[in-house]
Amino acid sequence: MRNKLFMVIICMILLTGCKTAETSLGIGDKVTVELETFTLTDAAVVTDSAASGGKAVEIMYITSKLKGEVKLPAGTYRLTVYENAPDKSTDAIYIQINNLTPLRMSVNAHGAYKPCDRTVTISVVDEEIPVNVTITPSEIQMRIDKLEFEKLE
Ligand SMILES: [Ca+2]
Repeated sequence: MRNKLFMVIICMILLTGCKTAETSLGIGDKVTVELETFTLTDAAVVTDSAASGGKAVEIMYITSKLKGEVKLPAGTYRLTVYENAPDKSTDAIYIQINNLTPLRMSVNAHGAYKPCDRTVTISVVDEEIPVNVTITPSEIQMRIDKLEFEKLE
């Protein structure tokens, strides 16, 4: 009985070790971060079955802000933001990485969750140093859904 318990503990340690190994990413692998998990100012999480994770962040105020930290294994990533905007006068947002100049982007198709028309290339040197991501609106009335980090190298 004691031996069995000992074996279970050993197996649990081995499984935990495997899990850590699985988190290393290959080229083309994608990491999704749901924006409803970010710290929100003047913005609300809405339930939306069309959104990734069943939720999105609705932007109704020009003072809205979504802020979060993302930890990634070392490498270069292409960051894509997904949003759903009613039309071309309600779709523009700014995304800021760390203290860099915010980049304005929008979507080419409306009425569904779509990737924004511009992406950001991010280099992660140390996986212990989080990437700071801040999203603010340039226009309002869109729902912002998720971030997608695709490993390029
Ligand atoms: Ca989402």
